Amino acid sequence: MFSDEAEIIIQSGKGGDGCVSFRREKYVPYGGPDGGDGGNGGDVIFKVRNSLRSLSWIRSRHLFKAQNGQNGMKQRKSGKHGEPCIVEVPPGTIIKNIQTDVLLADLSHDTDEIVIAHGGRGGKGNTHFMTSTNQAPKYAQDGKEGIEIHLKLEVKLIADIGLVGKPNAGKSTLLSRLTKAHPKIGNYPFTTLYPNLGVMYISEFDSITIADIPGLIEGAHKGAGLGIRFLKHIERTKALLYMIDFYEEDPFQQFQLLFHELNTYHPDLVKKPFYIALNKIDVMENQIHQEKFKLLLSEITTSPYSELITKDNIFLISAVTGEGLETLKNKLYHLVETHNVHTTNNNVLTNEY
Ligand SMILES: Nc1nc2c(ncn2[C@@H]2O[C@H](COP(=O)(O)OP(=O)(O)OP(=O)(O)O)[C@@H](O)[C@H]2O)c(=O)[nH]1
Ligand SMILES: [Mg+2]
Repeated sequence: MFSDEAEIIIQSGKGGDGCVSFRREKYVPYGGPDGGDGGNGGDVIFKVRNSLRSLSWIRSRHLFKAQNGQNGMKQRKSGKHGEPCIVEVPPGTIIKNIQTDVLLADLSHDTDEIVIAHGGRGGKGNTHFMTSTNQAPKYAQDGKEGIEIHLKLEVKLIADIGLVGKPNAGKSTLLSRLTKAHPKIGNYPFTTLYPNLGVMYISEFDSITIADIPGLIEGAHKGAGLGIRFLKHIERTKALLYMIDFYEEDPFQQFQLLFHELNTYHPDLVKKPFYIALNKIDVMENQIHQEKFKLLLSEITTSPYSELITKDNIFLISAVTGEGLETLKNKLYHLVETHNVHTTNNNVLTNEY
């Protein structure tokens, strides 16, 4: 399962204690009770924030605690309610009680908000306990304790970018450079047998997810190789990155093959916004890869793809040395952001094949 997990402790606020107090006024010798009520403790509320993609900010903080209610005061003044603690999570977050393994919430929509731990109620002040036989109650209620729950949060990750390329093009290497994922990398075709997913961070809060799928070969749409089994996941990504081994003979032909396989599998795949990464430039002389690049551009210009591809959509990179990756990273992020249509939980990548 591609998921991001975090274990946290939440504590709702304790209710404030009710107050025991009596009116003390200059000319009122036997003033009645005037102790105010305690304020309620704050709730712990989970709220979906659509722009969040992972639980990373939550993992860096272990305890989430709402404020206690204030105690009641004399002159019937109630204590203030405690401020809630709001925990923002990405859409699709599942919240479980670790101790009981009970599912507490499944937050799939961006408007979802749920109180997971209610704050303790504030205690009543002594004004509530006056009876005909007890005109001066010296008793007030204590505020109720808040609750503490150990939670496990899990979010199924949605891939924003799908990496498509022939076997050995360097997709897994790129994923390992842009994210913290550790996919298997090997100098042979079909190193990747199952999709890998990684989260690429631009800042603490801004990230996109990238899926690396097994390499595609000719006839993939008819089931050749492995990649076809995983194209259904690519179908739901927002954008694609075509990975081309630029050291290989015919980069344009590699691109055409990939495009053709995707198009034959499902025409919607090739309608997605995409970039092309020309990888492995570290093993080529500067002049050679520049010439090869020019040739590729001229081939594109005179092809039916000329409408779809401009020079600005192509990036020369080395996934091994890191050359060109900073630019590519920013471009990929903005590509996703500008096509940030709301994705549903159907877009979840799972390992259930
Ligand atoms: N010189 C050089 N080698 C690279 C570069 N990127 C990847 N490689 C090498 O190319 C080989 C294949 O890399 P992978 O990342 O496993 O390729 P892949 O596209 O994931 O391959 P499959 O999983 O088989 O589809 C490995 O030996 C990598 O070290 C690069 O930028 N420069
Ligand atoms: Mg791979």
